[in-house]
Formats: sequence, C-alpha cells, structure tokens
Amino acid sequence: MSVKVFERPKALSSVIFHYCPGCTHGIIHRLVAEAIDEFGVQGKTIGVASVGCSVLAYNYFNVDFQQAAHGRAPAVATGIKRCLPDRTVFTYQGDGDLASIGTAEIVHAAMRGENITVIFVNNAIYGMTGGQMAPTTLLGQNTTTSPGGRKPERAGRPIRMSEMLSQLEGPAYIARVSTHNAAQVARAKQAVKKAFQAQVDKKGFSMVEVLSTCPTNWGMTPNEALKWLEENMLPVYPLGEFKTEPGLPGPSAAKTTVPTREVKTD
Ligand SMILES: Cc1ncc(C[n+]2csc(CCOP(=O)(O)OP(=O)(O)O)c2C)c(N)n1
Ligand code: SF4
Repeated sequence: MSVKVFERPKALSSVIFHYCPGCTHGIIHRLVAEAIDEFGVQGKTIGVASVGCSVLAYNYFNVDFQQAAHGRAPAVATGIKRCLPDRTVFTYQGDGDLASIGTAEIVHAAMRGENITVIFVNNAIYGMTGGQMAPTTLLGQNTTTSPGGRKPERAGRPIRMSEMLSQLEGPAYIARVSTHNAAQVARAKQAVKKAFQAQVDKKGFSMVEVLSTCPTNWGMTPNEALKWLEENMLPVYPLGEFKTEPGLPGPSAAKTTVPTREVKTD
C-alpha cells in the first residue's frame, strides 16, 4: 500500500519559484495555498499581489489575482471585496510595501475593519530592490542605505505593525508568526487558517505578520539566515496573537481596546 506524504497544494501552480535559495517567501506561499485548499475556496479566492520580490505571486497561486501598485494592495483589496463580498480576498505584501509606502493604506483598511486577509512578510529589508533599509530594519542592521548599521538618531526604531494595528478597533485577528524552524512553520499555518476563518465568518480585518528571511541581501547562507532571524528578529518582533475576536478557533485573547461609543447628533 502506498501512502502519499507530500503533494503540491491545488492552489499553487506547477511553476518553479524565482525566489533565491533559502528565501522563505516560498514556504509562506505554500501555507497560504494550503489554507485555501483546506477552506475549499480556490474557485472564489482573489489575491492581490504587491510590489517586491513577491510581485510575481500571480504566477504561483492558482487563483484569480490582481496586481496593485506599491503599498496600495489593501485599498485594491477593499474595492474587490466590497464589489464581490462572497469572494475570499487576500493581499500578500512585504515590509517595504506594507510598512513604508503603504502605511496609510494598511492603517485605514484595518481601522475600517475591511473583511480582507493580509499576509505581511517581514524580512526586515527591501529585498527586490537590492537590500535598502526598511522601517522594519533592526537597529545596527547593515543595509545598502545604512552602511555601519541602522542608527536610531538618524532612522528611528523598527516599526512593530502588529502591535500598532492591534490597538485599532477594526481588526478581528492579528498575529505574528515565524518561519525559522518546522515547529514555527506549523504554528504559522494555524495563524493563516485563523485569519482566513475570520474573513469567512465575516468578522472583519485579519492580518498575519510572518517573519521571513532574505539570505541574499542579508549576505548569509540559508541556514545562517534562519539562525539570524531567530536570534535577532524574535527579541524585537515577539511572536503571538495580538488580537483575536471571540468565536475564532483556539484561545481567545481579550480585546485590547475599549470600543468607542456612538455619539448622537440631532
Ligand atoms: C511607487 C514605487 N516606489 C518605489 C518602488 C520601488 N520598489 C520596488 S519593490 C520595493 C521594496 C520591496 O521590498 P519589500 O516590500 O520589503 O518586499 P521584498 O522584496 O523584501 O519581499 C521598492 C521600494 C516602486 N516599484 N514603486
Ligand atoms: S532578494 Fe531576498 S526576499 Fe527577494 S527572493 Fe531573494 S532572498 Fe527572497
């Protein structure tokens, strides 16, 4: 008797990724595709690709896709979801895209509680354009635009998007997960599923921040990059669920914000 232990998710096309060896974008694609398969929504999912190394995501996911301009994916996804509310809509964005040029779009989509899912890939650098400093770059981290390391007096401190967005009332689910070992990848899968579940249940905005590697621009081997992520990124970007609406599977965190009251104007 033969037992199948591994297969390509149906929501992933049979195409070889262009990502560099050891880049964890590929793992994250797979997690998203597995979640789409498990929810049985492949035929009614629409992805929104951003600009960055994952700009070609539409080649890899076997679902409908729309390309958005740099940083604008949450606005594009908002329009798609409002026009086609029965579709499962997700964005796939890097940290340069989401936390720099796209800061306004992500904050306002989260504030409005748009019923979309955001997959936020944080590799602490601009990957596609050759390794410039991002808002997520760690203090002291060398990049092409911070030779000698990021200095707080010049460039501020790393922005923690999950913590920041979880202060808003709109989001239903916000979590940060990582890809540095198999156990963490398994946890990441649960978070991605929970984010899609929030959308299916019409609970509102969901985001999973996934800590990811960029061995090429970090100047490391794939294994060194996984170790660097674990040792340097986790202390700055702690893992966990920052916001969970009651009713979603798994332990529910208390709401972090007190809802604002409606005021009557007559
Ligand atoms: C309006 C605009 N500004 C700047 C760029 C250049 N640009 C392309 S990708 C990118 C950064 C990508 O980094 P990130 O979002 O972190 O994704 P990664 O490549 O690391 O996955 C930038 C600045 C652009 N394409 N469009
Ligand atoms: S440049 Fe970095 S983020 Fe882009 S594919 Fe290569 S390793 Fe991945």
